[in-house]
Amino acid sequence: MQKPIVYDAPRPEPRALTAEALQSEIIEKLTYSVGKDPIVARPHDWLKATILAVRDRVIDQWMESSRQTWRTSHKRVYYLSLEFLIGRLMRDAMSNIGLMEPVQQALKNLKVDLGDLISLEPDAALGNGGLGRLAACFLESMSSIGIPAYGYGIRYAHGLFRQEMSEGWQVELPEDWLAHGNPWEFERRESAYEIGFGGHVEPITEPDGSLRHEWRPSEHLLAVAFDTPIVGWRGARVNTLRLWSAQPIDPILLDRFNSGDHIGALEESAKAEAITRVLYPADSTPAGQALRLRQEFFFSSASLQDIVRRHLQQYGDLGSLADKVAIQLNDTHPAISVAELMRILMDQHGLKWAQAWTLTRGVFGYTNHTLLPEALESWPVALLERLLPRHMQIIYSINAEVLTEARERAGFNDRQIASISLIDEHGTRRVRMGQLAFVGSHSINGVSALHTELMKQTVFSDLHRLYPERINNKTNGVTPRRWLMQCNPRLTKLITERIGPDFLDDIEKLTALDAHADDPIFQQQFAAVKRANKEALALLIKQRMNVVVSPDAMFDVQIKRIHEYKRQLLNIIEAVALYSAIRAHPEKAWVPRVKVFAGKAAPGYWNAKLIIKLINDVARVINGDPAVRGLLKVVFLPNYNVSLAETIIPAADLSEQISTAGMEASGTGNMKFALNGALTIGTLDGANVEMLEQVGDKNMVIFGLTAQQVADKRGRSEVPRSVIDNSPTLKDALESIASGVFSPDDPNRYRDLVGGLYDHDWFMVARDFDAYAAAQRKVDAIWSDPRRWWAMAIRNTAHMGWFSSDRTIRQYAEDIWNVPVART
Ligand code: 26V
Repeated sequence: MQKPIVYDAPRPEPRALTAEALQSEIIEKLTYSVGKDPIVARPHDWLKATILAVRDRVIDQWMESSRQTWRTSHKRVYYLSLEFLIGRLMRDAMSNIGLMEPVQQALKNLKVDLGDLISLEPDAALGNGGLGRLAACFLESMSSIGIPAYGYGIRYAHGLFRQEMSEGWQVELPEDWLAHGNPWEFERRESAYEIGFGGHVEPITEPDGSLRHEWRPSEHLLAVAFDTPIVGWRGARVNTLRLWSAQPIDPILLDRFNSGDHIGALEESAKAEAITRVLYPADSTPAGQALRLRQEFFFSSASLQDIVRRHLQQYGDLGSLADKVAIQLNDTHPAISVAELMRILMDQHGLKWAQAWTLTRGVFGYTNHTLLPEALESWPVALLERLLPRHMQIIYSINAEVLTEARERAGFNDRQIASISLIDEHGTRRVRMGQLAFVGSHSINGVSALHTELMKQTVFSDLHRLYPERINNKTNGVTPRRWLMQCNPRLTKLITERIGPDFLDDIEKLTALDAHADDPIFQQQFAAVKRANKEALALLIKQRMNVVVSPDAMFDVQIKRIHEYKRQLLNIIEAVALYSAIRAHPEKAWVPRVKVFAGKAAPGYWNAKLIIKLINDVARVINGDPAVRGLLKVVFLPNYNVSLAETIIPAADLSEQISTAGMEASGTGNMKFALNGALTIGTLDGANVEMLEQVGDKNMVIFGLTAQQVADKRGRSEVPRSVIDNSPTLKDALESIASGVFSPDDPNRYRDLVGGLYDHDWFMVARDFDAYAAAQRKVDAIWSDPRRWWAMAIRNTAHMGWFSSDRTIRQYAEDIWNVPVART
């Protein structure tokens, strides 16, 4: 039995926020919680003690937030995501709660440097890239604008792999973020749920003659909750990130162990724990990975059981579920939730189909993050039937209902029926998770205006015809706390001095900077901030790569997952062309450039790994060629993660956002760079299109084919060879790469990679090359006119406020979740 909630239960006095209080508490934590005498304490001990002292202040706000939600009966938002790419938490928490200065002072008095401690904290790298980082920005924004929200995901023992370089090749190593423990998390053994797999379904006839189904799984394990507090700006609210960890039901399986089946007992326990052991590296082909499907169901089921339990505890009745609960599905990874909620409502709580289906669609919203056909999830019917027999039945029933509606109400023909069906009948039958998420949700959104339009025209065109009011756009955003205030304190200070502090609470007030963009004094100060950030990056490059780069050169940066559609290849080919030009024309006034790359390739994605090797091969040759006279340097920084991004982005002059048009759903790095005063060279893709609307075409360098032109060219399948023959610059660059100029140890290494450009050029690298090279020369011309450059850079910062994830979250809250938001 649950105890009734006592709203005025006693609680401790909140902790003081002064440096003195913090100083004595850090010592106290070090002694009594870490168990170390300050005279022998090591840096990790100080880090832990400091986090614990900061955490206490966070907890004060956390409890307050939670009490408020219980008291006010506000609707709760649940963000279900298989990825949360949080990065480090300490600086974020301190900064949002206003503790940076007192903690710095307290540690200084203790002869400890705060910066050193910050860089010791491991990144929580529980995500692959944009999708996971977006989830992290959204959590922070939901806390900042006061929405009662929970993030639900998996507590992977190992996050995304660590990337090392071996002779220029990517090598993947296990990542170990929990090695020193995780002082931010609270294990909630009491919040554990049983998760089933396999078995069979038992039809049961009720006394009233109706039929009920009971799933009898053959395998059971436990989902244990680990909670992390997520602090909003100025501590407005503290929400919870609840990550599930898998454990065997009986942790030591004592019976089996005692009966002598030692191996069996250990195997069982290892099998359970395997579910949450590693994060799948996305953008590798999602082959028949049963373990991945297990992960998806495991966290969906645990989250839904938790949500329904909490709802019943507060309201006692499921009829109000859709009024009090909004669940957002971050891509199709949690799409099985649609069937699981139906099962819980019908099989466990006795609701009838019609009511359960109405509640389900009232609760769920689905966000799509990619149109790439190979990235759209589907599972073999046979696998689903074996692992989740009851869910497969429910999926068939949902399908029957939707297809009947399509035929009867909308008069769909066989082709349209096949296109919206939850079952893909081509070859081995598969369940399409996109279709399941779509029909089970009242809202389906894309992540930029262009992407949403393309969604309507391509993957979901027939579902859109059937349910024309469901698809909507929510252009992505990024949290300005982490991506400006914390990562770029110098710029934050400068902006505050110029336009006052109001932008800290309403980031769209950055537009006030526009009026100062042509002021030579402000330009100088802006340039000085950029220069200081570049010096810091140059130092890091020297330390990590032993390459010397000049902060006077233009820092030209492309950092993101390595993928052919993102076209790092286009960038490095252009670098090769520039290298030849510098050698051929030493008399010309070349703009000095440092090309910085970073990013991980999926372990099984050969071409992506080969592109990394090519970048490193090209870097070795160019950086070692005295004829270049330091005018061009190429650097590939290993192990790209959130923390590295926080150092690189404030130091960038030029941001490369050059994906093949129509392929990057949104991009969010593009926003972070521009916010920090970089110019963008980019295609009309994803959110670049809307950035152009905000900053104007005078302040962004756009080139290349449009999404429509790309589609047309692909449709016509014309031969790209003539394109290459007509571009001597491209031809020379490609020939030098293909003939082994950069790979004398293996001259054929890049034959096939370059051959692909002659053969099909699917990603339009050859066809966009000349436009890209011309755009780069335009960038050079702007660089050579510093007044123009800095005016443009300032205007980029000034007009990025709209791309705050606070704006995005407000739109989700108003249009999808129907929850009230505080206005700033
Ligand atoms: C997955 C796969 C799997 C199979 C092979 C190809 C492939 C390519 C990409 C992906 C990732 C899909 C999900 C994703 O991370 N999308 C990203 O979401 C960001 C947040 O909305 C958005 O800014 C990025 O443009 C989008 O790529």
